[in-house]
Amino acid sequence: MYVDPHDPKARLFLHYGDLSDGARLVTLLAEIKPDEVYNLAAQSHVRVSFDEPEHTADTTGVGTIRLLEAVRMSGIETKFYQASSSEMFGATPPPQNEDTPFYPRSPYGAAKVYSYWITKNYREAYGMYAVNGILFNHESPRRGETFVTRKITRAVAAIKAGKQDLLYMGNLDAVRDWGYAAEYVEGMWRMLQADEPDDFVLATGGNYTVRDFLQISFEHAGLNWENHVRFDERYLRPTEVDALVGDASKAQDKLGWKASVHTPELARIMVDADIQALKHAGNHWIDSVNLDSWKN
Ligand code: G4F
Repeated sequence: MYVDPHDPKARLFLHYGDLSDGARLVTLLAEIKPDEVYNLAAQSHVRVSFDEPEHTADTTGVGTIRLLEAVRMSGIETKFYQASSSEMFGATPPPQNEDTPFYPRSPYGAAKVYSYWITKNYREAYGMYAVNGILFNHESPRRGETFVTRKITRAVAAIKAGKQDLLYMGNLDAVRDWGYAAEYVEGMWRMLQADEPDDFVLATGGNYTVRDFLQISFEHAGLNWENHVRFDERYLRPTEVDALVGDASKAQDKLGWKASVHTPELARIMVDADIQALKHAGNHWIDSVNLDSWKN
């Protein structure tokens, strides 16, 4: 819960800063002197990265070296976490682990590959405690509304409440390994508590299509997805990542981390949360048909 910074109990302090502004990052780090830095910042929507490739390269790719340089220039002792992504594997077939070759299929995936290697390079070149967490899709009720899981669970809530009838979708055949974000954040923290810096995959190992996620989510609300879902080609990507299914055995062996929430349970958690959220939002709810105009 947010506490006013004047309150002696306040423990969370927010600062302005931007990954496109390297000088500011140096000043901030020198001032805050954090023990741990988690680089979760990016233009993170894969479909949008085809519309804004240069901006994506700047924030998702070059932004990482600005932050790594800021750590180095400010001279602080800190551990560094880089949010690498299963999107780096792209066209390489599953199961994917830390030894799987990268074959990115989007400007986003390519920018993440750059960030992965530059993080590894700073570890080797400067002895920095810098790690890559290669996370497969991780979701929760806080997920952005234009990513596929939340787009579906919001629509289920709106359709159930009679506020919406149709949901327009792209490729239903894509396979993803969707886990629960709260568990993945603990995995990220564990990576920074290890004796040695290393790179780790976090995944559930599950194998579900977008169609499966639709079916589980609609069924949970007592609805038949086929009555409500329509195809719209604008949600297709110029190049698609067909299948991502992770093998997180290294994280289990070395960090004692294992996902316990699998995709079907995750879908039900998210549907329940969106049904509750809609009840609270009432007339302020923006349905997913309106969000559709955002093209993602
Ligand atoms: O939810 P998505 O947009 O996630 P995507 O592309 O897998 O990327 C997410 O996970 C990555 C980790 O692997 C992160 F690095 C990245 O930042 C992001 O968080 O799409 C999932 C799948 C895709 O195959 C997409 O083509 O769903 C398919 N899909 C089908 N219809 C759709 C839609 N995706 C979206 N966003 N909207 C649709 O209407």
